[in-house]
Amino acid sequence: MRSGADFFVLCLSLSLLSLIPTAHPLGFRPPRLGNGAYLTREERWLDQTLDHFSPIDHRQFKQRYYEFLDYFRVSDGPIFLKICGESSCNGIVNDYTAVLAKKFGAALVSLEHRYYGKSSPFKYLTTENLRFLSSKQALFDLAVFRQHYQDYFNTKFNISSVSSSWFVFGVSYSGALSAWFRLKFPHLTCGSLASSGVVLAVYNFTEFDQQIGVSAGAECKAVLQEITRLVEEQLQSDGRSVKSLFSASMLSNDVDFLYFLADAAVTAFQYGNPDVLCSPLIDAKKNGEDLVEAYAHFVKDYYIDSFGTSVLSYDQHYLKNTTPNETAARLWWFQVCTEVAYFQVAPESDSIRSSKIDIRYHLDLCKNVFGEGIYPSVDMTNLYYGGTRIAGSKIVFSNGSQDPWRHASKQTSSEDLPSYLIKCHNCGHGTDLRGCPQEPLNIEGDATNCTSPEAVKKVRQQIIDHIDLWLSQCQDTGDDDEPGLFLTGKRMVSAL
Ligand SMILES: *[C@@H]1O[C@H](CO)[C@@H](O)[C@H](O)[C@H]1NC(C)=O
Ligand SMILES: *[C@@H]1O[C@H](CO)[C@@H](O)[C@H](O)[C@H]1NC(C)=O
Ligand SMILES: *[C@@H]1O[C@H](CO)[C@@H](O)[C@H](O)[C@H]1NC(C)=O
Ligand SMILES: *[C@@H]1O[C@H](CO)[C@@H](O)[C@H](O)[C@H]1NC(C)=O
Ligand SMILES: CC(=O)N[C@H]1CO[C@H](CO)[C@@H](O)[C@@H]1O
Repeated sequence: MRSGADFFVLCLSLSLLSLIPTAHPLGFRPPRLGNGAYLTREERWLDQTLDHFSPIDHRQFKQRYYEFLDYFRVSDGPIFLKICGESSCNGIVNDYTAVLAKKFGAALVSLEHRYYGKSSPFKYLTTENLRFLSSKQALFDLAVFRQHYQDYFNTKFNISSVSSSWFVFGVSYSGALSAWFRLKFPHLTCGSLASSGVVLAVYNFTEFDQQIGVSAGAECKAVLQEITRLVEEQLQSDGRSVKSLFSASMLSNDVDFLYFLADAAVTAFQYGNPDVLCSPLIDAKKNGEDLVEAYAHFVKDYYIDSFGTSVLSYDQHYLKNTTPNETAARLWWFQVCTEVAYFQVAPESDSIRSSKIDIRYHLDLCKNVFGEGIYPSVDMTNLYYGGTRIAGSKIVFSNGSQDPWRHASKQTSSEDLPSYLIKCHNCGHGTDLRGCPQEPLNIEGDATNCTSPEAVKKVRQQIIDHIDLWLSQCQDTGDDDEPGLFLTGKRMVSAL
């Protein structure tokens, strides 16, 4: 049922835009397109409830999803749900989950996150219209999808009243959703992998910049700090020139510009390319070259051209646009400004980023972009999910040693909530599923180019063991007396 004049389904108008790479603060960016990047890009659609928490509003919108059945073992295969996060979900990415699906004979399905990509309920992304954008609504979407797909699946394979064994996967924000889905809907999945899952909402996230310092090492860190100081001076004397040197003349707000520069360095560590950043900077320092120019070289070549960042997405004027040509940055900032914060504030001493990137900057941005009264309810979010004290079970957490986001993930381990750290020089965000570097995409998450492929392999084997064990323990909780057709109690994987 549809009603409301402002209510549109964006199917056609966005189809070209979904190919444009996204850049935003947390970002699982869609991988750069290449042969074999996706297992499938064939779109399927689900009628989804707009507001899962209203007893009177029954409006629906079209939500996009994908399925890939080539590896599925019809007799007893599980269903792996790869959760898409804060960007357009253009298909099922061919990362390490493809290897896992092959091993377990699993069907792979993926649901686009509401509002992102083609799954937006509204044409105009006004603050008012964004009120149904939250992790809580998104989890309910996943639950509804889980039921819908099981029904469709049973019809397709001509079986009845059987629930397959499900397992959920996600990286980064979708890693947090993966953990939270198992927490809130334990009857709908046998377990969860939360790869670099940021389950802790953080208001004053100073550890983020500190981790960049640790990941960079003393020498590179010192050069990065010097660059920040030099750029701050040049902004005072001739802001126009320094912004133009970085192809960022459109950023009229100086702190938007400084934030953009900080994010460029972050990305190198987060996505496993530390040497692309640090080697030339250390050389420039040794040779007495202009450090700001050397950094501009990195930002333009790597962050803008190769990584595909839109500089405009750092511009608060652009973020205010309610019909942007690329929606992810505005949408993610809304989630940041209402639910999870992760404000990447400069630590009080020894920071790499400019000290102008403080809490005030973030709060002003939220207010400027979304209006008075917008404020992240970090305490409520952590009250609702438990933060790092999440009281779920059968969730694997994994973190990359160089990834600044790991300080918002669960880093302590217990039997039911194991946590693993993958330690190597270029192990960043989602290394277990993506290999090294984490961008551009490695087909099937190839880890050959991680500085320690063994470290990745070891954690992957632990993940496989957990999936295997938890699938084997999974019981059909349906009311019918029929024993679950797929659920034989035996381990799903024989020869690993
Ligand atoms: C589905 O199963 C029923 C009962 O086992 C059978 O009669 C029917 O022919 C099957 N249909 C298909 C499409 O396989
Ligand atoms: C933010 O955290 C840092 C380091 O933990 C602390 O020194 C600072 O006082 C905090 N700022 C606010 C406003 O809470
Ligand atoms: C988006 O639109 C702006 C103007 O609003 C334009 O400058 C920019 O190049 C466009 N970006 C893309 C990726 O199309
Ligand atoms: C590993 O790095 C080498 C050298 O840069 C490159 O040629 C090769 O394609 C990379 N392998 C993978 C699997 O990415
Ligand atoms: C499970 C695990 O290895 N946790 C480690 C994650 O990283 C922190 C350091 O930030 C270690 O203290 C934990 O032991």
